[in-house]
Amino acid sequence: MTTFSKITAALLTSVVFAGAASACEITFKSSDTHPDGYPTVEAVKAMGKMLEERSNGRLCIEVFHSAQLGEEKDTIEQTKFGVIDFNRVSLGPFNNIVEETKVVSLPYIFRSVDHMHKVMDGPIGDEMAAAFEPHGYVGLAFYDGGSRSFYNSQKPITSIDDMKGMKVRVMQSDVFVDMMSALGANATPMPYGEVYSSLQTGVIDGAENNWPSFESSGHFEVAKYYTLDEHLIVPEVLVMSKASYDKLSAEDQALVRQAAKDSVPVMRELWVAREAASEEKVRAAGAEVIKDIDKTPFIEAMVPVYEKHANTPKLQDLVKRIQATE
Ligand code: GTR
Repeated sequence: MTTFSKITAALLTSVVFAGAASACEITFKSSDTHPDGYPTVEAVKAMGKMLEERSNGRLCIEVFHSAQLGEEKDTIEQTKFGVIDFNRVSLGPFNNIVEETKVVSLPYIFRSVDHMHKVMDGPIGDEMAAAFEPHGYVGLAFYDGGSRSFYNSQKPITSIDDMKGMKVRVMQSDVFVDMMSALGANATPMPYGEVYSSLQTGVIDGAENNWPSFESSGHFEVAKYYTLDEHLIVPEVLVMSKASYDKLSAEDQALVRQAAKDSVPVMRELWVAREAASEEKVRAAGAEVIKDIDKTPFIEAMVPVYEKHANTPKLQDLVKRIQATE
């Protein structure tokens, strides 16, 4: 190659690259409450990369992490109207909108994370994803949220009796408010972003979450007693605004769906690693972890919660089918 043709080739390459880098015809906005690096944030970024590649650089996703676009309840509303295109949230704040999600938010409905995967990867998961559509959302993928347990700033909780009178923050869903009442505690529903200062100032005594959230939110710094009662295994969801989805061609809709699906194994791998790393960090910081508690009284106390929230033949059937999934 002559020097001239080398330069021409280099110029052409940079033009092609520059073209590819700025060729996003659409840059979708995606919301997440978690900080950069958290498994859900990274999974949606990985999805964005796949989508960009597979659409030859036309379709891009910008992930707004750390609740930059707002707390989950508010961003869910904005997603309905297409102000936000994608949203990764817990199913909890969807309970009052998509009633089917209440069933997979019931305490102890899943026997294990494996059981949850079997259910959400199968026909029930498809049914659940489809249930979002009439409400203005496209259910694209279910992510992991591990299992959630109680933590507090006051004392080690070793039995259900210790829950009595405690002020415990829950996600904004009636299912969780009733769960806390059934345990004898006082539920305080509030957005995730307010929990740290509420623990610190004593507005609440405790909250509940999985290892990665307990760690990344810093809650372990202000609530050191963590009791592994594992009352909730709530799947998380990546939804798209139906308003944004409907603007896409059928081909692009298929690309979006496939990339979301392909982000699930990425998410699961990151999740397992982060759970272990978070547990290590929290323990090293001096948290007192209470394990091996008798869960039976906690499980038995949930009967009225099931009766109240799985209150139609459709929802009761869903409970039965989930319980029967091996
Ligand atoms: C986390 C979950 C978030 C959010 C948060 C909360 O585990 O990933 O989507 O729901 O819990 O407690 O509000």
